[in-house]
Amino acid sequence: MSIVLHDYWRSGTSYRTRIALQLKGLAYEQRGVDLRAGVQRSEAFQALNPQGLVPALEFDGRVLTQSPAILEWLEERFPEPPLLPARPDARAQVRAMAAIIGCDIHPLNNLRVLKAVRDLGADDAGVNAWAGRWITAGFDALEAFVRKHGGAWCFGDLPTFVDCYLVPQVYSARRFAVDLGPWPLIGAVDERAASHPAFQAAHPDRQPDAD
Ligand SMILES: N[C@@H](CCC(=O)N[C@@H](CS)C(=O)NCC(=O)O)C(=O)O
Repeated sequence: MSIVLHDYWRSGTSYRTRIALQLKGLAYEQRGVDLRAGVQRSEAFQALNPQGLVPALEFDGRVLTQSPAILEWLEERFPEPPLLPARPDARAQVRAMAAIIGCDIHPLNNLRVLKAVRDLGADDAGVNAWAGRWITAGFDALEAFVRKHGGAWCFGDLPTFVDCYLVPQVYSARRFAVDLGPWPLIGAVDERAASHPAFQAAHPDRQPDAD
């Protein structure tokens, strides 16, 4: 099966998808969609994803969109190595931790929403304060869950979906000048990821379309 990932180097949802692909050891072709140039709104890209958002993943003439759905598909189609634990309640816990980022932080801080915040009159400092507010609320809760369930990674001693979501969100927090000091466990996972080959290969700076 050949996989094509339509993504953007600095997009958090693209980054989390790349991490999952890399952790699964899957080869894929990367095709950059320049969000700054508005390519996501082009007819060609909207034929792939009518929502005009990255990532989109193509395989065997099919297209998958929405990074949570793509990660679930990867887990079902390529079960090894697993990115979800075996027990149903543990799987629910991992999905819940990932959803703190996927549902409750990222959607409030994506490009479209930040443009709307600017349209309402916010300057750079105002945008950073807006983004930091939701990152703080989410990371406070996630830190508590990592304290309860974490080991070497956010949940136990192997990377899971939560780590795929977390590392891009930490990258984004740095861009918004958020001080990560209050969340030492999150910081430790991010540090571990920095020396893991799959996370390194997925890093925005390593992508062909990076600045
Ligand atoms: N829930 C979607 C969100 C996708 C999303 O927001 N993608 C952003 C980049 S991180 C995007 O394509 N933004 C383009 C735009 O806002 O025009 C997912 O997880 O895939």
